[in-house]
Amino acid sequence: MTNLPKVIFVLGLPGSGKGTQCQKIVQEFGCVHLSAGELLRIERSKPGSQFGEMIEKHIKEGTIVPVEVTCSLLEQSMKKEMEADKAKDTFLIDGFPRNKNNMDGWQKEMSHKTDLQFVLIFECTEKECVERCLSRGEAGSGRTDDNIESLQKRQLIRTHISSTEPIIEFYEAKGLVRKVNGSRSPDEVFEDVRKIFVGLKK
Ligand code: UP5
Ligand code: MG
Repeated sequence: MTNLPKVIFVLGLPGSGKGTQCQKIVQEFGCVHLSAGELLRIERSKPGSQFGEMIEKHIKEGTIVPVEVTCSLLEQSMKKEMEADKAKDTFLIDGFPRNKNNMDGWQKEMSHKTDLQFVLIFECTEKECVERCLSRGEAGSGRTDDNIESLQKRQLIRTHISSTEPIIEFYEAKGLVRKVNGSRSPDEVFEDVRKIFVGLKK
């Protein structure tokens, strides 16, 4: 037994449904959803943020923000949530870690302060993911990366696969990876997600 905050990493290609499924998990299981991308977008838009320009450049180019920035945003958010409500001790960390730098930074700074439950991965084809992100842009998401140029950059399956592969291998060796087929309707996907979370101890 440990009193450390519980963490679940939620990974998958852009548009694979991480955010959508996290909302459903929050509704049914009461976890706290922390989207690394969303935290970075908020930090970018803060007046006077020393990281604003750097973050925007990475988001537009589909490259990955250095782990020190992302990790500290995640840690601050976790602290804030737990200070406001001690019962909020299970965090869905959506879209992080995305590369080895992210994972090594987390291992160094956060692994001993948290209790990783498992890594949830949504598997979805590149074609479907691009279509979903473009529709989200057309529907007015306001995201500067919901366009074909950014998508082509951040979507490159080879880049994504090669950068997330070591992460998946690392956690797979620990028996912590849970894969879900994300190429179905949100409710169908959630049926499988639910089965995984039902086993999560309170
Ligand atoms: N949709 C969802 N599920 C569907 C389904 N089953 N069937 C049909 N439609 C479905 O979904 C995308 C769209 O598809 C929505 O319109 C939804 O309604 C529909 P969503 O749930 O938003 O997908 P998600 O996987 O969350 O996609 P997102 O684009 O948010 O993923 P990314 O991983 O690209 O975005 P993120 O915000 O995590 O990161 C953005 C950028 O920030 C990165 O490219 C990077 O530059 C930077 N970043 C870092 O540098 N470090 C980090 O740690 C994190 C981000
Ligand atoms: Mg998202």
